[in-house]
Amino acid sequence: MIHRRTDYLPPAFIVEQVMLDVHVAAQTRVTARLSMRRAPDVAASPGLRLDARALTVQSVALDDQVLDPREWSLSETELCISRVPDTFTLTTVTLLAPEANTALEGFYQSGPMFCTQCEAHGFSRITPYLDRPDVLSKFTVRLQADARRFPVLLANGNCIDKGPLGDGQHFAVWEDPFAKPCYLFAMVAGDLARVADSYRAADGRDIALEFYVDHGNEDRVDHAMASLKDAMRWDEERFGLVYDLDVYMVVAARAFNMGAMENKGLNIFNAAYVLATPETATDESYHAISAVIAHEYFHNYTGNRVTCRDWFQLSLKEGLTVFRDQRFSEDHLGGAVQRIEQVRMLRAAQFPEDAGPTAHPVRPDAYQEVNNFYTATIYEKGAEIVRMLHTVIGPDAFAKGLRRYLAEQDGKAATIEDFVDALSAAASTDLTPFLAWYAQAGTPQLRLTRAWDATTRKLLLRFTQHTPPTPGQPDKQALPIPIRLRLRTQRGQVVPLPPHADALGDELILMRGEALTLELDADDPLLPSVLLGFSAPVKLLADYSLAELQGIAAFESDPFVRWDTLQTLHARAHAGLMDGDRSALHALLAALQRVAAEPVDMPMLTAHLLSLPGIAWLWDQYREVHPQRFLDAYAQLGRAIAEALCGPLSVWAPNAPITADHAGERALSNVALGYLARLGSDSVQRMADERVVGPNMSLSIGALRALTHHSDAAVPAAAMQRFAARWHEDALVMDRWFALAAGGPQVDAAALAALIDHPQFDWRNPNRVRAVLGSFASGALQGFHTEAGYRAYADGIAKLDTLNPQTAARLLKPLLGFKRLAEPWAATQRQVVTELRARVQSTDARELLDAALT
Ligand code: B3K
Ligand code: ZN
Repeated sequence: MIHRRTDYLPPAFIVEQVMLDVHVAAQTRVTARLSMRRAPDVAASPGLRLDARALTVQSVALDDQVLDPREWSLSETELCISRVPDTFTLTTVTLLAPEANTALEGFYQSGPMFCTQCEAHGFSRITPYLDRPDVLSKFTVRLQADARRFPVLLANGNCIDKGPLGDGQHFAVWEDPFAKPCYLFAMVAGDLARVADSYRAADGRDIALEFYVDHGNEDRVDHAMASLKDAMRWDEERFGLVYDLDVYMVVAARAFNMGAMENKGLNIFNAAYVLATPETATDESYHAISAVIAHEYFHNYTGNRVTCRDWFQLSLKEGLTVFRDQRFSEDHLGGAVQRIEQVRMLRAAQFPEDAGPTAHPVRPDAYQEVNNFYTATIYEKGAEIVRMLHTVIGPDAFAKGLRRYLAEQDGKAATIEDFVDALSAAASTDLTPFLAWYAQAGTPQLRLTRAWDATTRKLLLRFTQHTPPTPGQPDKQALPIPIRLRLRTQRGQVVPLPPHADALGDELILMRGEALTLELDADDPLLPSVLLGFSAPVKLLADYSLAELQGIAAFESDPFVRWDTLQTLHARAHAGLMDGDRSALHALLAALQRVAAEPVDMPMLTAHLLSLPGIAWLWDQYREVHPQRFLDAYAQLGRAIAEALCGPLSVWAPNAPITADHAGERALSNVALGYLARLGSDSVQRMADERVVGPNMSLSIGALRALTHHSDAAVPAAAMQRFAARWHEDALVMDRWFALAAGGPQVDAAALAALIDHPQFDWRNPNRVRAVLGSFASGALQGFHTEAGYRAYADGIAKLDTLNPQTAARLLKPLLGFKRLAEPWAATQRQVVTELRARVQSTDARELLDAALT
């Protein structure tokens, strides 16, 4: 069934109050009492239809009168009651089997607990309900369970009663004073350890902060706890937003389909985004934990207090909340490096999506399975749109506008227009032209051409934009594009921009239509640095010569543009290597040598500047990829850089302090080790070998990665064995091991099959499945891009689809890029995908496969 945005109708019923009585056990009984009334002004029909996804409903009562089974009917998706009065109480009794729930939506088992995941439609897998985000209600939940198996009983809000019962049972009653949509409902019953702290809020209240983790992990919560406090403080200081309940709980689950979930007052997290010590988690994990903790906390306002009218508005909460967590990370970890990491991720995940078969607008027009729309487009591109609005109106007007939006919409389900209108009003600027960014899929290409006339001494800069067609959107319109730019003389001196009607600041111009021209007097051709700080999510196509790119990489002070210019040089060098032309490679090496010769003030930045570009981004530079030639050129590029930078790399590689504040040194050491390992020296191998089992996980993972470049495959294999011997009992660390084992350059289909047969592989744990399948498709490209590789991967997806369609659909995407592969890969992959289409059952997988096959 296709859901369309323009079909929106307001709900026909209002739910005043929800009372849930849940007897938790292998067979869980949920009694729901819904106080309902007909919505005014909505065309009335006599009956009531509630969403009920694959439910076993035992009984239905209306105003406490049990209904005859002829008065209601139950399908795989709905509970229909033929006749209801205008105001009534509906009571349903539903039976659940959490241990059999492998989809991890609704109520399911994760290790020593049962927990929920309700966004987007998990609540109607628990009890019949109006499972849509614009139905807000107050919830009271009574949980009862065996006190020994489930000593911890949690739900949203505040605990108002609890105690023992007969027969070894106990109970707890939770009341959430805030009306909420059911996707924010959560409950947890389990045997978990509690780590508690408190936070003094800006209004003087002490908020209890409670983390619930597996027993034995209590010492791994410090970083997440500190991050939570930082996030709470930041939202108070930046936006005046103070936490609104007395307790904030975070539960760490072993089995979780995504990163985390912002349920009101009771976040449920993938344990990978909670648990960390320097011995067990990398610096990247530390950063990801603080970003996800902040993200879910920020949802308490952007998402929970103000939610979405319908799922087409998903980016209203997700794009905005990603932007907020990005700003938080910039403030805590430094804007320069953060911006590079954000753009790196956008280009690796979102740009290819925008250029592929599943391209969709940030506000989609239609979907079959909404879980397929939790994408980089909705999240990361959505955040870029919010960032452009922030850039155009400035931070003060943005803060005012956000507060205005939250005040106007508090307790309501809003639309993207509501948000843009509030910002427009606060800034006294009409931002509605930016709504086109939400409606149009595809990455705009921003072309820059220059003409300098040596006799008239006039320089003409001309920007034009073009967005290539995407599925279902053949014709594109021009979008407003904020362009931050800076002009320099050939010697690096900054020259002011000429006056322009659409200038928004000294270095900022808003491109409003198809083209923008700047004309100025200039004694030399000048060198423009464009998209400072990546001021818009576009692909820049500029007419720079190699020498000019070297010039920008040398002189530009904007770290993003410097890094971006090096990326462009990498791309040109890589393309040259595929054609046997080394001129761009030489320009790149010269630019990198210059970076390497500078004093290292910010090692993390130097590490980024010197890193090889990610494969996903480089791949996306080509209309059609010949995997073998692509990978050969990539390997050549890595070796050439290693040879050219050998001197400084050898200085940095040994510098690997293990204390927390030296993440940058570790990153640089790992980059250096990775390059040097390509040269195959014994001393480097010894250095890496020593780090494989050491006191710091960032260094261990960096060392294992470096060793994969060793010419003798027995060397990395032995290191992996030592690592596994040390960590085999630690699930999160073993996920890293599986990811390395599946994503190494030498891994083929047979090695993938062996990993799936590994005794510690588990189809029911998404982290483990992602570590193996996901890493194979993104890392083991040589092995993936073979017929056997495609087939082994598709077999994995088909199997997963029967257990966990949501995660299967996410992992499916590497198989959908065949239109941009050279032959024979294209035909082979298409054939495998066609066969897979006939095997999968879920709407999730079918929707994506159909998009790729049309
Ligand atoms: N809102 C959740 C994601 C839910 C995904 C459902 N398939 C996490 C987040 O974005 O914060
Ligand atoms: Zn989110």
